Amino acid sequence: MYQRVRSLALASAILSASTSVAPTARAQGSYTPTAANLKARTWFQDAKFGMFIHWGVYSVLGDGEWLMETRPIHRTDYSKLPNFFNPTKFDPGAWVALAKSAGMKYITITSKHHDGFAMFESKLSDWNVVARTPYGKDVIGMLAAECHKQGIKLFVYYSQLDWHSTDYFPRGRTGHATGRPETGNWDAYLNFMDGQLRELLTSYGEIGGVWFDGMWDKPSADWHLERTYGLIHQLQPQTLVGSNHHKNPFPGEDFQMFEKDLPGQHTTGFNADQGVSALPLETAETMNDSWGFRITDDHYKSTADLIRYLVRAAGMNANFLLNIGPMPNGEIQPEFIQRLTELGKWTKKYGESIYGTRGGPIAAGPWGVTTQRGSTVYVHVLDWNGPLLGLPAMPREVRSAKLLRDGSSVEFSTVKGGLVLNLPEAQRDEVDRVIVMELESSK
Ligand code: H79
Repeated sequence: MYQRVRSLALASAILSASTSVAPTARAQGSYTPTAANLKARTWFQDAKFGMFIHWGVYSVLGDGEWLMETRPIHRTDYSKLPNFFNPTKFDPGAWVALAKSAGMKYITITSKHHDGFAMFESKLSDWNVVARTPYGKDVIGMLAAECHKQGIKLFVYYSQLDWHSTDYFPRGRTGHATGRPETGNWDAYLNFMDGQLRELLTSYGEIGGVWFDGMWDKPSADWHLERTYGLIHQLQPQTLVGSNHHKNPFPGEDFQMFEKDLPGQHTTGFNADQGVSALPLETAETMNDSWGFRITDDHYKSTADLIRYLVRAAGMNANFLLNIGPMPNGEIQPEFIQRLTELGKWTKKYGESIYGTRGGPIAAGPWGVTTQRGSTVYVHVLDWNGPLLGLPAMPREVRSAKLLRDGSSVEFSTVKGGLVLNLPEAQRDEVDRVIVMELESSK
């Protein structure tokens, strides 16, 4: 049934390729997600762990994905960069297998970053990987084919901000030093963007989601969000729309994301304006300090820190989208591979306390978090030295408590208004002591 809905949607998308999307756009004002979309949201919340990939022609210079702006580099000079993008070692099958072995359930890749360069074959502009690079192959298409083959969902990152397009005008907070004329047609830019999204949603099979970024560049512009989101949902109803605009979600969005912050945290400064909505949540973080490949960045987080981030995100009801920035030759640096492999060992052993769970009944604390599935509550002890851990009361009576790592019983006692656990000692290198509690069933 689900498949049928999807393929019908795809068929109607192809048929209506040249028609207006206005009727759907109007419906978005009071957005009601379809059954297929709601099902996809549940899948997303169960999935918990995804791989973020930042890869583009900027990777060639090994200085992150923002260098067109930060150096700055003129549009004409930046146009030389695709000539050096020839990732002969790009092995999409190996990338997908690596994500799967880490326990990741989806991949979100930059189809177009702020430099406007499409990593897919676009008929709307030759500023794309097939037309401009010696490599000449459709990177998104290759990865999509492998994702479908290996059974993992593909999300596409798409930057609404564009430092290349002359029609991205009037300009916003960034992109003033690219040497573009001080004229441009904003509506033409939006049509171009919708056209590229139509390409992405009609050429590569099922797309799990669209991860927008860059709207913060022109927060008060008319982005025609209803039209764009409506187009996506019309083409593929199950595709989840999310946007990194750092504000509360707008109608038509299906998940809410937080960049470099757990939900509700405000450590970066740019998440100050957003609260935590009832939508599925996702938090994105880098493995070192960079999104795109940066040759001087050796500031890698430890595997233990990454496990803690995954666990804390799950405890706060959010997915963890962990970034890699592959090298220009197509390889993934060994430091990333090592950490992903170690994460895989952990998710294999402890995954039942993460996948398919929701944030638990006890608020997160410095000691750790809880997750839950049905009448099972997982207590994740991340940072606690003593044997006795006092927690607020569970919502229902606790029937049993066992250590996930070996199934041994954990002593506990119910006290007035709370619960005290007698924790077994952590094993060497054990990042998360997980106690599995069975509660009285709610029925
Ligand atoms: O793709 C990665 C980054 O390139 C992109 N998002 C991640 C996933 C990103 N772009 N900007 N940022 C991250 C940081 C945002 C900084 C901001 Fe501002 C602070 C945006 C608005 C306020 C400083 C002032 C930068 C633009 C205006």
